[in-house]
Amino acid sequence: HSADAFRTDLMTITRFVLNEQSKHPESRGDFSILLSHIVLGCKFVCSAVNKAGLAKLIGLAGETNVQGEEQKKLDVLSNEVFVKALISSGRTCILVSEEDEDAIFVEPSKRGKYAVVFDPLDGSSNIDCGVSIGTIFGIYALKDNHEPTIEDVLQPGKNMVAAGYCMYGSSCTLVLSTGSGVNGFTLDPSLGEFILTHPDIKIPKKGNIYSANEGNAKNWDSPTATYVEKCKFPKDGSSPKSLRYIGSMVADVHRTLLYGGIFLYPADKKSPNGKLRVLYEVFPMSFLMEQAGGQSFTGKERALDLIPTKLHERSPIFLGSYDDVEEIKTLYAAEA
Ligand code: AHM
Ligand code: MG
Repeated sequence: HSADAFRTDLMTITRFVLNEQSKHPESRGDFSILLSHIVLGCKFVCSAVNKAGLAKLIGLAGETNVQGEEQKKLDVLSNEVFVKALISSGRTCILVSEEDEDAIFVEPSKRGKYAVVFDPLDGSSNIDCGVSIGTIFGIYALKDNHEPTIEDVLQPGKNMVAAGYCMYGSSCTLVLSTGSGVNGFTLDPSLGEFILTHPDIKIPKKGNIYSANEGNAKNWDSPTATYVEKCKFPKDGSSPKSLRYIGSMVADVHRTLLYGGIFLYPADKKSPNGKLRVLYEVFPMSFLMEQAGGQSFTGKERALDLIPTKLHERSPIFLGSYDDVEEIKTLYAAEA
């Protein structure tokens, strides 16, 4: 490909997914329609996030405590946009959002076969300082036309048919897997289209970055503590790893996917299940990691094998480069 070819023959996310679908003659295009509604949600949130700083500046002139409220509004706004976009796609039957206590069952006239679990705006504590935040989503497909129930989403992550995230950062990047590899698309703001910029992403087999909130180290269990100690003081003659921690899962996982290394939010004495949510944080990110050639582990098992028992369940998580995750698995196995 010459550079020119890229400029005149744009692989948009819609075209990409339609291409993929054409490999499955039985497909009726439902997935592309669902995805185009997710993409619309991402574009909306991207534009809202980009304006948030400005809105705050204007707000600050008037009121003093606009800050907190403004931030909350962006969370709620993003959730509303995704819920409405997903329902209006006509392709969903159940929605689980981090923002809503209960699952949303789509009314029968607007129902389709997909169940979508999502965190509309993850890392929102980072909004006020302009740090990257993101949307995370996972998609299950109901097998037949049965009346949807909660059980349809309380399924292991390996049953997802697709997963992805959109990062609102220095550029707006959407990373998607439909179960045959991982592809990254960047929003061209002048076109309003996501263009394929990162085809077939593979995570390096081993990395030199670890990513964790070390402020919790006091309460970590011994395999986690041993692992992080080894990152800093390797005994095998290798160089120590670098520490990078943004505190925004999408940004930390995105860097891990592209540069390699490990991201961990382990259990600790205060939070025995860690912090991150199984359905819409742990599962989608684990799905992407495995599809990119990496691994994802809960401290007990392959993350995608976990069977959730409630919607907002949490789990410890270690994900990233194959070899790096292998190392933490070995430490947990020795402990067991
Ligand atoms: P949130 O859903 O309340 O935004 O919390 C999730 C975020 C993740 O993006 C990030 O990985 C993690 O919380 C950071 O937690 P901590 O501040 O404890 O390091
Ligand atoms: Mg979250």
